[in-house]
Amino acid sequence: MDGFLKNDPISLQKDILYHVEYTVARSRFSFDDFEAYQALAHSVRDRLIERSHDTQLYFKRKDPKRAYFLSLEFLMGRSLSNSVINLGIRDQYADALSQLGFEFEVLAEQEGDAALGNGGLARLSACQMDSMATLDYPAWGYGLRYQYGLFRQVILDGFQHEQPDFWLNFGNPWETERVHVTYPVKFYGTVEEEILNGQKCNAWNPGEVVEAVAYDNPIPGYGTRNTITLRLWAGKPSDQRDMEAFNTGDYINAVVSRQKAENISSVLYPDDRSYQGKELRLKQQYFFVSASMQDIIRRFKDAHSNFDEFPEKVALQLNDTHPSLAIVEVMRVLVDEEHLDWNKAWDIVCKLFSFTIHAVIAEGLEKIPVDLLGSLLPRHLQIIYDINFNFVEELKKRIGLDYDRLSRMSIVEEAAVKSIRMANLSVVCSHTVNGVSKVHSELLRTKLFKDFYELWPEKFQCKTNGVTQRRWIVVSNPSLCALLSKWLGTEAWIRNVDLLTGLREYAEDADLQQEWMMVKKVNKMRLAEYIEAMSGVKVSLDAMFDVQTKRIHEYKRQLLNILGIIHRYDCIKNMDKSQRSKVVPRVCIIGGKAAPGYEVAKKIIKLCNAVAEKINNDTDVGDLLKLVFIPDYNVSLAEVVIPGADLSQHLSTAGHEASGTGSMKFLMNGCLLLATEDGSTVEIIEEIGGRESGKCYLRDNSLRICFLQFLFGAKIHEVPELREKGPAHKLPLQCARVLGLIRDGHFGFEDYFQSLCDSVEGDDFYLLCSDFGSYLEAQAAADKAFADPKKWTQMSILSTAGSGRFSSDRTIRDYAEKSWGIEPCRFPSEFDG
Ligand code: CR1
Repeated sequence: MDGFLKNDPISLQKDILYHVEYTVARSRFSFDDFEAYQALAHSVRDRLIERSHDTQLYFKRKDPKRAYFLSLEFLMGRSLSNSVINLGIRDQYADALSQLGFEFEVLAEQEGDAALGNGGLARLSACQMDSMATLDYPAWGYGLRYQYGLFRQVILDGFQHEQPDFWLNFGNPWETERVHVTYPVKFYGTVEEEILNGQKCNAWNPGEVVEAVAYDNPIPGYGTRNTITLRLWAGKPSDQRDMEAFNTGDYINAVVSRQKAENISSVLYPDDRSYQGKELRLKQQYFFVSASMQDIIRRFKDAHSNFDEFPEKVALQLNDTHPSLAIVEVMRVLVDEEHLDWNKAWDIVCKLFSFTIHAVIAEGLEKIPVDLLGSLLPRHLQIIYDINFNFVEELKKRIGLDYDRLSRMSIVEEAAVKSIRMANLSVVCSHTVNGVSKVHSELLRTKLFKDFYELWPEKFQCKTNGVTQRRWIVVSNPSLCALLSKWLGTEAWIRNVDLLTGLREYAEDADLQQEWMMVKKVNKMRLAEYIEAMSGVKVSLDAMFDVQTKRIHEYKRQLLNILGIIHRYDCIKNMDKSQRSKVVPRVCIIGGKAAPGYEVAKKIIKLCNAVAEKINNDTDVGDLLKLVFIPDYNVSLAEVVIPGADLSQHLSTAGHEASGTGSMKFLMNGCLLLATEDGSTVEIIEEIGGRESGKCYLRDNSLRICFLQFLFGAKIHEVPELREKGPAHKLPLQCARVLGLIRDGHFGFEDYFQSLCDSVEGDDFYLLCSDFGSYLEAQAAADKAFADPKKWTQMSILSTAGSGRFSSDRTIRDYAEKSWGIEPCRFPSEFDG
């Protein structure tokens, strides 16, 4: 059965005007773009709500096993275009709006980003939600509703400044506050032993209670009526505690304490690597976990009374260690509140959790000081000790008294600051441990969790990341979308992305190539307009648009890119006229945020801006080279940048990027990669062929072409030896010259930049020196290839054609089948014809 709401343009117009008048409370005869956007969003939301009710009722009736995706971060970006496209009513809305005198695209620009996350991990969660909905899986997302999302990056005089992102300022039309879905979350206090029905049990008397209230965000699938829910929790003062304060006459403090409760979910931590030892962060983790578990258990109990069935109905996905207190919380509820015997509860817990880790190095793993945990969550600390005691006893039976290994594997770290190792806890208690690329999964088995792998090899799996083609082609690149559907003769690839391989047979077709180049040009134009509006820099559309956008990190080596650009600039300056005529013009684009406390990363941003200033103002170089730093890179900007890129750079020092998902978005958009063999690029090469800079190899003879990616740099296994050798052996002349230019103040601020140069000439931990020569070769190979537009276009077409494997649809199917044990549950609808 379909819904009440009709989707013809007349009905849509009526709905929009209704919302202008009664929701936005403006006259339907006079409203501006922003008000029109709000009304439009509400009318779309009505349709989403209807579908989400239908979906939930259907799930309730069928009672399938459900998956719960627990993540402290979701980087959703904008919702409008994505929603109407997934609902299949974008064109109807565009018609309706144009009759009202508005343009859909213009209104879509009014929406701000929902930036409740930092980087890769958070955007991956968003892509995976889209796939779960589209593939009809009975799934939920759970997270936190931060009032301040990731900070806004403002560049002043070339330096990064952070400004708060109070994204809820003008309301959020997409969410629904569920005032009746609230749960108390307890903190602090003491644990007393009690006798209940003749049995000893532990009672936790909390010192503080905060109420969690649910905000539901609908996630529509594409080509299905299924619309699932991302439920985000916000803090609210608990009535109970307020009552006590009011009764003691302390009115002012009672009111002030309301504020305190809201603080828990007020701000997202902006560092994507370390949160160690921060009380508020731990509070956020437990707050979100406790509310989610209460909600999940309540839903289970609505239909079941026996907890033996819990693992048959519930799969819990831990997105990194951030939600791993869920393990302890379920144990606590089962033992202390449901009064299950410890062993029985433990059996259940061990069947629930699947754990995915996104870090590569041991230092990136979360640890929580015991003192902190014990004061905030006293009962949880006891439970962790008990879990660890049982685990270590069991381990001794399996491996004997190998104390080194026992102490490495212990959940409790006995160091100067005694801590709980959240990763060890997660590995011990989960039935599956997932890496996010083949290379990363191998690193988990052989390095990070070697001891655990030897104990439980069957737990370890690989779930190579993916991104959603709905957002990264259909929404962000409508011209490419139309072209793909035309040449493939169907839109079915939007749900079944493997169909993109059908393009391979036309890769050499002159007509397709022509159209392909046009599409790229349109997207480059859009990006060029943005660049000019933002920075005043005019860029030539004939230049190669070369992009590196991602969080700024030493290991991601934006510095290598900048050194390469300085080298290019220096070369051009030293060329005569005839040499210059052969230069392939470049527009280098860099964007990304640095964590506010990450000094080196902030210096890299400043260096980029200083170099840009010099190059862009050098009329002698003109269009041959431009460098632009794009401030405040976020999802909606990525939607403009990625389709407009010719080449994209993924330069992580081998062995440091767990996967990388940016590369997949560029690939889908027909962009060639210049990359190290790290994380998922290794699989991209496997899938669509590769090239050692200079020579090309044929992967598929039937294609009669050689497919190129521009690869360079040390391979993972070579890294330790290179580090050992030290920089003295490897400082190439070109690198020395470039560093010299920076040190001599060619770009100003020489004192400030010395330490950056020292890091390269000193221990060169990230191997910029040793990879520099090979980086320049790969760059030269890219220039050469770009000079042949036909061949470049052919490679571009093959990039898109081979990108299907990197769809999050594949990843989510893998999770559903191999980790969660869930099956699609599709609401019968108009889409089923
Ligand atoms: C990793 O650094 C990976 C994403 C998603 C990141 C990146 O290589 O692609 O996770 N980790 O798996 C991260 O964001 C906070 O940690």
